[in-house]
Amino acid sequence: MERTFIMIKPDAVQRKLIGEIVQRIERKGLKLVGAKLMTVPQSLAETHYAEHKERPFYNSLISFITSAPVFAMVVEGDDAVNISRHIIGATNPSEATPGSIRGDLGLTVGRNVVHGSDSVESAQREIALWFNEDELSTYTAPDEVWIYE
Ligand code: IDP
Ligand code: MG
Repeated sequence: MERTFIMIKPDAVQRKLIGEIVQRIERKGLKLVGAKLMTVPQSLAETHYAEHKERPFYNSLISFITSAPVFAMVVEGDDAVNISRHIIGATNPSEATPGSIRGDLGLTVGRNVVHGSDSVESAQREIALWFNEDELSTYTAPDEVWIYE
């Protein structure tokens, strides 16, 4: 079973969208195996977004992500990385499909509501970065027999 890292960004936490976003993830059939509300330390933000260090938006991205709490999650399910990216939608909400989280809830790329790992390798790196092993729960939910054949 695949796991991915999803983070509800400070804009969406302040806009009281945690419940709406978690509901969309759960209703898709994905399962939460870890979750926490936290203020992101500068060092964690920099490591998480290290691939963007040379980009013009890097400094504003780091100051945004550390500016107020985020809701960090580990989500599990068949093809979880790919499916999560689809339900999150394109990076720029102006291009994100209606029905996606960014397509429905966001307006601008600098306040695009949510982060999701872009590959299985990124997911493994990000989960290890954001969560200790003892913060993750392995369990079987009763509806899984109706989600998987
Ligand atoms: P992703 O979040 O869809 O994976 P990335 O290209 O990895 O998109 O960019 C990381 C984050 O950096 C985006 O989610 C967005 O918050 C921010 N970002 C990306 N491109 C821009 C931009 O052109 N202007 C401002 N912020 C940007
Ligand atoms: Mg990315």
